[in-house]
Amino acid sequence: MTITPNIAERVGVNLHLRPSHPLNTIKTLIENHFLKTDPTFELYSTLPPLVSTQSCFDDLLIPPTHSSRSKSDTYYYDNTTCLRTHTSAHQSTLLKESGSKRFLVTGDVYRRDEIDRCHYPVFHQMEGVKMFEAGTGGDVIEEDLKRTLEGVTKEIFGEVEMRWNDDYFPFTSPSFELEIFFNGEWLEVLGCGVIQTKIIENAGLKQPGWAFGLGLERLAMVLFEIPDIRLFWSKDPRFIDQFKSGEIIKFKPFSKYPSSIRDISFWTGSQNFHANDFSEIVRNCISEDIIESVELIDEFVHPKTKEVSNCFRFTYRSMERSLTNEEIDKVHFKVRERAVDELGVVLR
Ligand code: FA5
Ligand code: MG
Repeated sequence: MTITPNIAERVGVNLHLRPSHPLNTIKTLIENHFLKTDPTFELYSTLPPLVSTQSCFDDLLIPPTHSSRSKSDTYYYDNTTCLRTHTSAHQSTLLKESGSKRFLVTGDVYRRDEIDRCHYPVFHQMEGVKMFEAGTGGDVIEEDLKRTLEGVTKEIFGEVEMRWNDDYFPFTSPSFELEIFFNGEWLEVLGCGVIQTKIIENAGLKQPGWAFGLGLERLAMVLFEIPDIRLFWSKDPRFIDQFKSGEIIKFKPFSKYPSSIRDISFWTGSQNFHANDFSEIVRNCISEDIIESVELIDEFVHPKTKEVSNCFRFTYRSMERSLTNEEIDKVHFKVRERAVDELGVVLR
């Protein structure tokens, strides 16, 4: 079991189902766009996030050794069950068991990951699948996929610059990612591709199709000008009350509280040290979101002993209130202690 209490309490919150929440607005916008162009798309938004590793990985031809399956990347419930790491976890089951041929699946997904303003261990994805008549050529499917996704992007952002890059997923071939140019930067919004024939055959079907998976927070951050991914989880009325169902309202930042910097340096002590495990310990030391980022600022190998030293810089800041030095020290001390106890690191 690698699911920790602070993760377990996010299960069932379903931000994407709250009517005035930006994630619900963007989800509805995309769903309506699909229904407008093709009313046969079926919508799923309440499939439970606890899934079998079979459907999350094996059905999608993700090999047992793939890094995304490791305990440092995925929240496991037990050996055969985990919190879905992507909405693609429902692709095969829906094709096989529900007979759906065109659908959108929206849900919360979970990944042990780094800590910064665009990454959070829980985020939301929307999966799209469209199957075609048997015998439809790969070129036709690829073309339809790209035009469809360009249509959605235009609907959300208006005329934006976008570009396709080749990508790789074990479950699609060819595979692509779509980036849009926004505020001077290229932003990755989705991955997609033509579904591997083997997956379709395993689901008992004989027709080809495409699939995509997009990140709702990424799109919402751009559309609503929300600068920090933690804000989606805020219970502060100064955040929540700014938004109305179905309306695109630009976020007005409320007063920023001061930040406080603390570093931790240690010898990692073993070959098995994973930065994601360290992040997990950090998350488990806080009962509220008071850490904005944890950044590896220095790493070196001792020339004689070959031991590895890491220095992590912590930026403590709450979105909602000022933090006292005392409470920051308390958390920081706890992180140091737990890193020693649980990861066997040696503080410097
Ligand atoms: C996937 O998750 C694939 N399942 C997508 C897919 C579906 C490909 C169907 C082909 C067919 P990826 O890990 O790149 O791919 O994530 C997809 C999107 O989720 C990204 O483009 C990004 O918008 C969003 N995303 C990924 N990681 C995070 C994160 N930590 N925080 C917020 N958004 C994220
Ligand atoms: Mg990607």
